[in-house]
Amino acid sequence: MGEKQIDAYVKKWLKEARQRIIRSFDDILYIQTKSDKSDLVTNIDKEIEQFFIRNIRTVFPGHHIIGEEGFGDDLKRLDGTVWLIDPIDGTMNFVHQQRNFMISIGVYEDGVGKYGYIYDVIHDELYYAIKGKGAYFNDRAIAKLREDVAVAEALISINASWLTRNYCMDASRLIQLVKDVRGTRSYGSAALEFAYVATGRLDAYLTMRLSPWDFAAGKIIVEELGGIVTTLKGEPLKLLEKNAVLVSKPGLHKQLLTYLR
Ligand code: 2AM
Ligand code: CA
Repeated sequence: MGEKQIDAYVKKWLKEARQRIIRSFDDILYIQTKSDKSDLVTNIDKEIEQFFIRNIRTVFPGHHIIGEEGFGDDLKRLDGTVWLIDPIDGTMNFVHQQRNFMISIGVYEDGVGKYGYIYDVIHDELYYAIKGKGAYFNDRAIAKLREDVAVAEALISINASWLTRNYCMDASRLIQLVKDVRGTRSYGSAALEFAYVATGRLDAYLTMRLSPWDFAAGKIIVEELGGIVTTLKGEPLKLLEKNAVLVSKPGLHKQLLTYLR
């Protein structure tokens, strides 16, 4: 399937999804919790996932789909073309703020990331990359991530909950990092935080537990720009499992790993 074709369809579907979401603000929103009180899903997450899956199955019947809300396929392998879809990344932002939520779509061929799209629905801003063809913010090319950054000058993104006692990480290590950096931020959407590292607005982002659909698009975009995406141990991410994730400018990644190991 031609490169231009996937790209053109995704962009068209994203705009249509935006119209659906904005129209939905006039209707009653049905909110449920999943694994815990912070893990939310709404009828709109489900509707938007189904919207994409319907379209992908019609136009690209041979492709496979992994969707957060479970309307895709139950895949054990990454052979062929696989779409990883998060219809609303940052559902808590969607519910509480009606902004700062993304549609995130990554397309992988035999496990290799080829197309990544992070769409900031309310701001109508699209971050995307096609492997080997550059990364873009709307239609402007994003500059490569080159410069070295010292920890003391770094602005990093981390969710405060990881600084409390948790099962994933010795919080004292993170507290030292938070003391040493210039500043911290938290945006509540992993995809947006990837997009912010891609565009240099953040120097790094780290988090303990992301699912494949949370990082599938962001990984493609950040790596296209020379940024580094690994686990907190510096290993490659596994695309069919949850991962602890470190996203960073290349000149900062090694220094951050020393805090995390
Ligand atoms: P989601 O909104 O699609 O669930 C919140 O800090 C970020 O982490 C969001 O991108 C959120 O994605 C993601 N996330 C992944 N797993 C989560 C979980 N179990 N609970 C809350 N947020 C989670
Ligand atoms: Ca989601």
